[in-house]
Amino acid sequence: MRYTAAHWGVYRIGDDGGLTPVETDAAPSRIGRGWQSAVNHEGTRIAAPVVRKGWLEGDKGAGRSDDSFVEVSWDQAILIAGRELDRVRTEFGNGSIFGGSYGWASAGRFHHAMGHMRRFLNLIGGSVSKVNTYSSGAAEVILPRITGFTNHHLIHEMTSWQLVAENCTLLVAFGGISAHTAQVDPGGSCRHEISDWLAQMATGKTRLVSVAPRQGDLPGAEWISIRPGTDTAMMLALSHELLAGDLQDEVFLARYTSGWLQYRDYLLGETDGQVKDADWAAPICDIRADVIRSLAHRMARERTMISVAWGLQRADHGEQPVWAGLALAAMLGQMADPGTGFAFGYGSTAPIGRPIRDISWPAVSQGKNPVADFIPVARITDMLLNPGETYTYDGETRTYPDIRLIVWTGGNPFHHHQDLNRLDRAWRRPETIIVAEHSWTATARRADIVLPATTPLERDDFMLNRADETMFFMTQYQKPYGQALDDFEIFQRLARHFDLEEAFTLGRDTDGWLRAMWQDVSAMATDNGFHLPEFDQFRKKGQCSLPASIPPKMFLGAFMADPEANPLATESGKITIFNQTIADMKLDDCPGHPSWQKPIESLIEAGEGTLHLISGQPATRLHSQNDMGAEAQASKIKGREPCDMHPQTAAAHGIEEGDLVRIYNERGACLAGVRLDPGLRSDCISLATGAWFDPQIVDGQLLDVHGNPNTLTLDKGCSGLSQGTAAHTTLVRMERWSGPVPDLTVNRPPRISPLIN
Ligand SMILES: Nc1nc2c(c(=O)[nH]1)N[C@H]1C(S)=C(S)[C@@H](COP(=O)(O)OP(=O)(O)OC[C@H]3O[C@@H](n4cnc5c(=O)[nH]c(N)nc54)[C@H](O)[C@@H]3O)O[C@H]1N2
Ligand SMILES: Nc1nc2c(c(=O)[nH]1)N[C@H]1C(S)=C(S)[C@@H](COP(=O)(O)OP(=O)(O)OC[C@H]3O[C@@H](n4cnc5c(=O)[nH]c(N)nc54)[C@H](O)[C@@H]3O)O[C@H]1N2
Ligand SMILES: [Mo]
Repeated sequence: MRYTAAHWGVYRIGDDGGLTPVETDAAPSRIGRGWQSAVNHEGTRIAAPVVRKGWLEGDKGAGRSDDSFVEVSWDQAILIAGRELDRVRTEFGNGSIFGGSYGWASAGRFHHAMGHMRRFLNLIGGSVSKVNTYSSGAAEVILPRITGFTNHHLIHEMTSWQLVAENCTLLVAFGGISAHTAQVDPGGSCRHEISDWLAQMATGKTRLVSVAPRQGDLPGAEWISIRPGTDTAMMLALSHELLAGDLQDEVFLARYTSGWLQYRDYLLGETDGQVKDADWAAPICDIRADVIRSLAHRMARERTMISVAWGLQRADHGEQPVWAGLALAAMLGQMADPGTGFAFGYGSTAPIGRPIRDISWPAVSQGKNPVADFIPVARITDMLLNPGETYTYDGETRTYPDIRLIVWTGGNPFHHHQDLNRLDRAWRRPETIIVAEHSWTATARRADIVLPATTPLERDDFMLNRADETMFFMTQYQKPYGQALDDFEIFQRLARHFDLEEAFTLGRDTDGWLRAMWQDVSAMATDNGFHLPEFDQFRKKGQCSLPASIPPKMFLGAFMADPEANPLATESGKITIFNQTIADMKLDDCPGHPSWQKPIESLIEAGEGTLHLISGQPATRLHSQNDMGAEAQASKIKGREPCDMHPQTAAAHGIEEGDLVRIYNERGACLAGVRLDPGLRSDCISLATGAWFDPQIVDGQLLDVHGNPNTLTLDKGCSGLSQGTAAHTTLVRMERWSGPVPDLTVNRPPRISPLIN
């Protein structure tokens, strides 16, 4: 049998060349339906290495937006890229090279695009890197301080669904629990389970309440419609109502938390003169006070789980809903009981709530980066625009480096970053940009040296998931497109240019690496008491089974079982409801306990005609990947990305389903198609991320003619603590578009002159 895998699932390769989701997957993702058509899209696959014409003629970046390219041979491309890397590291030092290269790339254990890139850059003296993610950037900084969490915990140590379904009677989900985001599991998986669990809970004893701007964020739940960006106020009010009714669990708070009394004073208004009761929160959240009060009482009566979706913290002061949600759960005192307490990220990706085997399967080592400098990932534009300027991050004052050269592989900043028109200006500052990509993304179009990469359908690899009962060998499905090479080979050739090939490859080709990695996997399996087949047998069969039973996990399990014996890695050894270390940072936008801070843009005080833009994840694709494939294309309206809105909102703007609108604010403007959703708040519109950025001058104005929400989003750190993305804090206006509807340019390649010698 032959199989392949993607972040959205595992597929059996049929003898007829078809891809069918594996039998174990009862709810396969729709994203895969567009895969082959995306990978083989003639207009957008990169067929050969190219160099930007203007750059060859001496332009150091000003023309880096819509230039034409010149085809070169692989040898020429490697020579040009290698010489340029060498020039920049010699003239300015490795601290002037940015190798942060954020992005999801493809599934597969060996062909990890960034891994190979960083292994190469580290061998030639290193590069400035990045920390944290766009996904959960605020939580990744605050949770270690308040719970001792690591990134491993964030994904793999949330209370298992099984315990919730068995024990919880009230699941209150801030930001919903969406099966559409749970389509995705980094690295791939042969099971999508969440709909099953939700259905089981809905028919069992668990009542579901969703606090979200959109009913569809948790279908079938009781829906409390909240104004975006105000969950913290709601959580404070719920906490206050518990306190007012003397319903908080003082025994739990004393044993498992520190700093409760400072927080209590804040809730009571003793520190700032403002009681955080339901009457205070009601006009902020646009929720009736009695609804908040009755929910608080219900939470205290029931066996309650509080779930916070990742989306809430991708916002101004994004740390606060995570901290306030945790504090609320601590007051309820049910965290040491199975299936109740607090969870972060249910539904945000597939692995959250699935128990895993405690084995870290091997990956190719990236080596050690000799350059210590990094940026918080979402501060890329600030870094490029403001070299030498200082900023704060997790208690440090840091300085932005002066970046002369960028290498990027497996990510698409011209999809993922906020305020793309601002990034477009900043992106012209470095002298050279090298991008390895398989498709003509907006980022590849804005590179000087473009190196064509393969997709997973074009190579052999492994899919090793820690929660699944099966491992898969990924078999090459089709020959590489054009002259595309695997990232491994691209960086191998660059290493050869620096006489470092042996250090890079350890003398192994792809087959050698797969065999060596399988040996390591097998040795780890043996250490854990089970046996895996020989490599050739595994490859032939395409899969192998692992022991099925994995015990369920509990959030902070060891600590909850015995807090004295297993203290947390926090300043007090407990959950910190007040955190002295954070307080000592003296940040205006992140004080020492959960607190309400009005977002910099919000509907609370917005003028007439202003709408809140929700820019969540797309149902039909993975970020910008597969946007040119059949599944995403079928959802477009007149070729533009669909934007959801309430029928009343459409009517108030004189528009109908299927019309085009121009969405705009002071940062930019884009076109989108109108789709009606009666389950969305009427003061919000929702435009998913990932439509390929296609800015054009139309009627004298700059307009993204395709519908990428990041033309509109705010590029600001959540706070001086985490500097995470604040994409969800964005206000816009909207009007019916009756102007010209330009053709897209992103569905065809840029101008490329034939091969030069
Ligand atoms: N407004 C707004 N913006 C957001 C978000 C939001 O909620 N709102 N969410 C953010 C989040 S959470 C994330 S994670 C980011 C995602 O941002 P990204 O991870 O950058 O998005 P992808 O489209 O997955 O980009 C992966 C790129 O890698 C390329 N690629 C795939 N496989 C390979 C390979 O094997 N080799 C090479 N060389 N290239 C490959 C693909 O063609 C694609 O261009 O977006 C963020 N942006
Ligand atoms: N199909 C698909 N699935 C994906 C991805 C993809 O590209 N495609 N990307 C994956 C990645 S990288 C990530 S990080 C995760 C992200 O997973 P999430 O962060 O959970 O997903 P989002 O769609 O960004 O936001 C979830 C919901 O939060 C709600 N929301 C927004 N603002 C607020 C608010 O202020 N308050 C409340 N209460 N709710 C709010 C929105 O209605 C939105 O539907 O998704 C993963 N899953
Ligand atoms: Mo993400």
